[in-house]
Amino acid sequence: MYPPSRKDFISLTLSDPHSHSYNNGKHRRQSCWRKWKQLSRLQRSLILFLLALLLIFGLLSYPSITKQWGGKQCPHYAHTVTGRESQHLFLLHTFLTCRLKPCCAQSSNIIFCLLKTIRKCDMHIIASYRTQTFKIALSFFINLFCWPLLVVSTGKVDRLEAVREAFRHAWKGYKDHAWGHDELKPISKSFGEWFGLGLTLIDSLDTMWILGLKEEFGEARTWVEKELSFSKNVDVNLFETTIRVLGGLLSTYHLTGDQLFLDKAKDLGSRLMPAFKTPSKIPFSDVNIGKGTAHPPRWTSDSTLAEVTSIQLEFRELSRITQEPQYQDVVNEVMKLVHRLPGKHDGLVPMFINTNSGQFTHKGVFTLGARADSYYEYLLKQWIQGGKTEDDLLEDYLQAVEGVKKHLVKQTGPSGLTFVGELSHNRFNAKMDHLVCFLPGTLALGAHNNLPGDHMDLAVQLMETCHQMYTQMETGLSPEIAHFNLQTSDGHDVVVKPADRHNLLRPETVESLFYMYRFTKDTKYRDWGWEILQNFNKYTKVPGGGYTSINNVRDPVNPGPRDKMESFFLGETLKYLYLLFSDDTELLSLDKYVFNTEAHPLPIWPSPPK
Ligand code: DMJ
Repeated sequence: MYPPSRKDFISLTLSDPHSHSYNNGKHRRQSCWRKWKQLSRLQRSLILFLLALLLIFGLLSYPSITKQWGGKQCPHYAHTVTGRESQHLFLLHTFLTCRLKPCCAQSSNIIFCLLKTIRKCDMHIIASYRTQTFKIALSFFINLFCWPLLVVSTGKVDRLEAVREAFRHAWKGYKDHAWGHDELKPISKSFGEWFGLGLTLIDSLDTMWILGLKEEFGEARTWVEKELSFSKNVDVNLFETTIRVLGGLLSTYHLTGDQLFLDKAKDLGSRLMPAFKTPSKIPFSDVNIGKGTAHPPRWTSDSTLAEVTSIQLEFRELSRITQEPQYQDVVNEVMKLVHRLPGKHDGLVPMFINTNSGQFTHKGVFTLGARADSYYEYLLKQWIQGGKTEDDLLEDYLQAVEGVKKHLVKQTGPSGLTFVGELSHNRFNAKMDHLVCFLPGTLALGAHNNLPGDHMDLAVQLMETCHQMYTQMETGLSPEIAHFNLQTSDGHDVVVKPADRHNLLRPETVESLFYMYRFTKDTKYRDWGWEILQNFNKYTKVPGGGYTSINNVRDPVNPGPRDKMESFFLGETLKYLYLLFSDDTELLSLDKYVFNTEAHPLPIWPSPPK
């Protein structure tokens, strides 16, 4: 809950199994101590003797524990993962040789597995293993006439349910204070309007469907049916409306088969078309969907490169399902123009393109972050969407990855973390936006589709860096922008400037974790995602409903709520977390679906585009 005080991360907590309320440690100690004092000297000696035996037993078992950590799962364990919220009993040996594995092997620090506090001699360990987190209750039953047993019972903490809970909490805030509006302001319990299209509601539709939140989905569907109208005099941003609203409607149509969503998508798609009426065919950034007019931003006739090249998946899909070619024609034209445009640097593109001349502007600055990011993502994803037949897209993507490796990838001095920096007029800037953390996932997706294996190597390294951008912060949440230390001397790898310390609940890291887990099955990626979810809960959850973006990831005492819940927190962040924790790899298989840049899944086409 927000605002919390920072607690050291530990995977192990102890609590009274009969009570859910918090009691301070002093009381716990007194209670145990009193019990201890009531025992006779003989009893105490016996207990100490038995505890010593337990310790020796534990030490003797150590080689077997370590052996099993490197090896297969315990037979007992297989039993526990199948039962939901199950309670099981294990003998001491089972605990020592098997039950510790989940906690210690995954937390990579055995200290986290040691006891934190003791209350009435009952303890809980929160342990994670593969797909699940377990709450393990340890009870000492000391019977002077019998061999002492350590009885271990487990109750599964369901990570999928934790995501559903987070979603419900966010949704409650939205429903109570921002229903039908674009964004929730959870602190002031009000709303913000951007385009007036119920952005959060539409962005969340397919997430609710995937999470199985039928009641919430039903209410939202009714709003779409009864209230959503695109016939309004409002300027919308072509890119944002395409990826969030058009993408959200199309994916919900595919998941549900409900014609309502396709009708709405068609209506919106046709209202966005005036944006493409420019001298160069490079679309304007803004469209008035009521009047049918379009224009660039007030201060320039440029459009942002990522914006004009990251609407293709949605427009192409709209053409395929409506059999109306005009949507794919306009966006394919943009890709063709950019493909043959001079001014690229080994496949890297500048951040702006002029809507009159069709030429790149602000040349010489190259980034994988804001204003260019999803250009690279959509090259690969369009190629996959179209059945891997459109060679220009593949060529541009492969060339761009080579350009990234040649000009933008570097390692930090202290720990050799690999990061993607920026190039500004031939000067390297060791700065990486959190937005760039989409890249490990995209590289992994390419490697999965038979692109060079070293793309996967780079993905693994960048994934580690994005993880470090979280773990090296006091809140365990990443800043918006990180700078990296190139010096060989000691010091921190990640440096954060005061203006860059905010966190907007962005999805890119958990998005990449999802891809990395799907392709490698390495459970560490799930655990990293789980830590992120827990830290969102600690530092951004607002009592009563909603999550808020924060000002300062370095200040766990006062992270500074910004009073805004971005629609992508529900549309992307929570969806990717859910998919990361789900064992069902057929749930939106990456061989059947391609996710748009707002996490809305669209089908990979059964036959190549015409
Ligand atoms: C989202 O709208 C999309 O993921 C976009 O590609 C980048 N910005 C936000 C999330 O950070």
